[in-house]
Amino acid sequence: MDHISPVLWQFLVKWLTNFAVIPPEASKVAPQMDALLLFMTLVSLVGLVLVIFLVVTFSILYRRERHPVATQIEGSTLLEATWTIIPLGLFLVMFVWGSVLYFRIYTPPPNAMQVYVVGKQWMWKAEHPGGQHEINSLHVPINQPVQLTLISQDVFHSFSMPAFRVKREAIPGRYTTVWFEATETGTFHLFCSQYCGTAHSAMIGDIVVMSPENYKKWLQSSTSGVSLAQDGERLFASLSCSACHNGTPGARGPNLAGVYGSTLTLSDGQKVTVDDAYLRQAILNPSAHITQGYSPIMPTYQGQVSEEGLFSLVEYIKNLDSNYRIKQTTTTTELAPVATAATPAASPAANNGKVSHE
Ligand code: HEC
Ligand SMILES: [Cu+2]
Repeated sequence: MDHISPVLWQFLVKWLTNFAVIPPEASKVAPQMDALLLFMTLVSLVGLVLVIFLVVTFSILYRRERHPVATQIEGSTLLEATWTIIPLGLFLVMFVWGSVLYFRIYTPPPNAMQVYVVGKQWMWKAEHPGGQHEINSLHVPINQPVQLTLISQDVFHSFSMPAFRVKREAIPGRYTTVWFEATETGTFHLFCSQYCGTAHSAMIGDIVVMSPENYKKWLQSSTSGVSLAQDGERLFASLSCSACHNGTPGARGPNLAGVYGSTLTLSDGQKVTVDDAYLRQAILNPSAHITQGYSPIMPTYQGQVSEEGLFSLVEYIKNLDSNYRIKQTTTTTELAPVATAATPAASPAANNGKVSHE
């Protein structure tokens, strides 16, 4: 922490974690969060001491025996300005400091590794692009930004990682994101921190931070053999999306290759940037936003695809090449080589969609 003496800071943190006042600081943002929390605690303590001191001193100095007759004091501009401006300044410091941290926590860096998370009563399901699925646990490498895209299948949940000082609500019907970078290997708590029904307190798990080598081994040993994009490709064929979206000149639907991250013009002239959330909405509720130049013929897939399936479709469209093959990306390179090597022909759909890998 560069705000106060590093030695003093380390001593303080050690003491606080030793006595379980705070969880270990295991992410990049954790010391920054703790510094803000410490600042707010100190300001509150100083305020508390000051107020108590004044109350006690004044009760002694101006008690009835010494001051039987009350004196009226007509305000002091200097005094009032002081006790207004100092707290205002302190609160503004907290506000600006807090906002800076807030935007840091909820703005993932572009090189972040992607993990999808579905919350449901009462478990967490994590899906890695390479096709690793886990329940109530999340394996991540150390020193690597990890972005979570969360959704709930039923009620509100909150994915909370106290050791990383990060949490995010999982909301039904809407994607939310959060990111972190673990700085310590080990196993840390994962909680649901939003009351979500009877077994809410059992909706817990482990976050396992591993060295890059161990993480690679874990990826290889836990893959389901089908990457998310391949699973999406299979769904894309079985739901007959490919009947309209196939990139051919006469296709009834727009070409989806390269649509991710692009700006679409809708029939009402509005411009939208295509992200995960937009893709999900486009599949479940196509009539809500019609792409310019196309007629509203796409049927809704509400109730036909699970949240996991939607993640697969999103991952498929994200990785789509112009000839409707799954494009290689840095994330899939890192996560999927074994998945693709192990299953050269996972499904008929995966056959015509070649997945290149090094
Ligand atoms: C009957 C033909 C048809 C089918 C089947 C179909 N779509 Fe579409 N789709 C369209 C048309 C036409 C549009 C453009 C108009 C609109 O926005 O609704 C569209 C738009 C989209 C968009 C918005 C992006 C863009 O470029 O406009 C996405 C994403 C999409 N479809 C995905 C899918 C997926 C995934 C499936 C299968 C689950 C699917 N579609 C099935 C015809 C179809
Ligand atoms: Cu929950």
